[in-house]
Amino acid sequence: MKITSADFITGAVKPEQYPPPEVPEIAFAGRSNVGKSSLINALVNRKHLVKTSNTPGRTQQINFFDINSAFNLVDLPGYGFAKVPPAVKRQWGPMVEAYLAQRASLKGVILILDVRRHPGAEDDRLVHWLAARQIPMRLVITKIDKLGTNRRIDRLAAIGTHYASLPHVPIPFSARTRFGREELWSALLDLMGAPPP
Ligand SMILES: Nc1nc2c(ncn2[C@@H]2O[C@H](COP(=O)(O)OP(=O)(O)OP(=O)(O)O)[C@@H](O)[C@H]2O)c(=O)[nH]1
Ligand SMILES: [Mg+2]
Repeated sequence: MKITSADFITGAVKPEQYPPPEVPEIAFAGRSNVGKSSLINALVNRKHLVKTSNTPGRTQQINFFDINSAFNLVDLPGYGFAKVPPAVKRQWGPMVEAYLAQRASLKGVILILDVRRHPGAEDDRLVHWLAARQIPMRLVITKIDKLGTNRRIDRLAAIGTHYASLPHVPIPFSARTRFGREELWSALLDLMGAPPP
């Protein structure tokens, strides 16, 4: 995928603040610190388009990015981090659900998992929530560079088995080595209904 432009549009906590739903949109969800923001940067070949952090829970609003003036990528705040202040936590569910349930231009959700962790209750809940609303979803298993070959194969198989009932096999990915980037782009284009480049 050739990226000609990648720009931050706006950050929003409520629907009135979203940009107009004029282009197809793909949202990225997952636990805090799983690597959502790093994955978006790797996808669009920009080191610092999206702020990343060693501190979990850093992304606390819905951030919209314009890619090639053709579609938007949306970085959602992560769930499941204990140290986020309770007020912020209470806001997370309604804020993200309002976006996912109502966004007319949303074409699909990329749900990101860490290869080293078994999927948690919150991951499963989001998978089921999206399925119930017929929002298309793909799973990505990131940080695969953190494990050696054998362990990586075991973990990918275990997570794949956990989600064996889903129509698509999870895509292995690394923001560090950029492994999986082309496969993920194919999935994004498929979700957006665009022909492969
Ligand atoms: N080795 C390795 N580290 C990664 C990878 N992806 C992310 N990281 C690291 O994981 C940490 C969290 O990454 P972020 O991209 O900020 O995670 P996030 O999911 O956006 O986090 P929140 O916004 O807090 O929910 C950072 O220290 C990243 O450098 C990867 O594929 N490989
Ligand atoms: Mg982030």
